[in-house]
This record gives sequence, structure tokens and C-alpha cells, in this order.
Amino acid sequence: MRSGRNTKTNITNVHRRSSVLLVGLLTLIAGNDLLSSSGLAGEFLFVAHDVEGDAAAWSPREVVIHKSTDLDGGLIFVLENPTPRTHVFEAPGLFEQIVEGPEAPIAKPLRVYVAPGETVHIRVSTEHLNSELETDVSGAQTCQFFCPLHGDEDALRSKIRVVP
Ligand SMILES: [Cu+2]
Repeated sequence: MRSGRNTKTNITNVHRRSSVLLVGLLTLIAGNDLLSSSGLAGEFLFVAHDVEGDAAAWSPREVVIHKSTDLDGGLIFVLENPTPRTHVFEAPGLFEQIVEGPEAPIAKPLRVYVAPGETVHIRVSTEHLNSELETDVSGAQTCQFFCPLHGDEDALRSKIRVVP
């Protein structure tokens, strides 16, 4: 009687173990797909943090994107919000590239909501990067990013420099 129950338990365990393996395998495949679809896209991580006085800012405060090396295969921004409040990543002059099914990608001004504890991956339009931002004498372009919900004054704005 007792040994019979044990056998049953063992079978259940084996099933459970193979389900875990299967899920792990699927995750691995999905992860690889994600990697290959983004190719060797330049990836930049931004993290929201709360600032004294109910304000918020995104770090790093300054990011340099090198056109010659960072844009092959696209440009990905990873937006992380470890704070307890929702923050927005807004970068006037930059555009998010949205691909829906087989239709041609559309671009919309970069303004993304990131809920507490969430991480959002977005693809930034490199075409718009070239055409929408003004270029200074050195060939560099600059744009700012901030959270419009929690203050947009200069001190809270971070900067992206796009250099040749
Ligand atoms: Cu905010």
C-alpha cells in the first residue's frame, strides 16, 4: 500500500520536473528569438529614481550614443522603474519605432509609461535620429530625457549625445 503511494508520488515528481525543464527550454528559445530579432542592436539601460521634493529623474544623467558603432542592427532602450511610482520616459526629438505584424513600422514621439517594478524594452527609430535632431559644428546631436509627471526643470533632465 505504502510503496504504491510512493510510486505515484515519484511519477508526479517526474512529470513536474519535465514541465519545469520544458518551460526552461521554451524560455531559452524565446530568449534566443528576441536576441536574433534585435540582431546586434545597441542597447542602453535607463533607470528611474525618485528625487527629493516629489520629483524624479532618469539615470544615467548623460548617455553617449556612437552612430558608427551603436546603431548597426537598431537601437534599443531598456527602461527600468524600481520605484513605487509610475514614471514616464519622454525624449523630445526621439521617436519610438513600433512594428505591428507584417505592416511597415510606424514611429511616434518617444514617450513611454513605465509602471512600478516594470522594465520596458523599446526600439528607437534610427532614421528619425538622423533627421530630427539638430547637428552642431562637431557633428554631434543632443536631446534631453525626463519624466514629465514629476518635474521637467533643467536640473531633472538628463542628456543623450549622439556623436558620429
Ligand atoms: Cu515620474
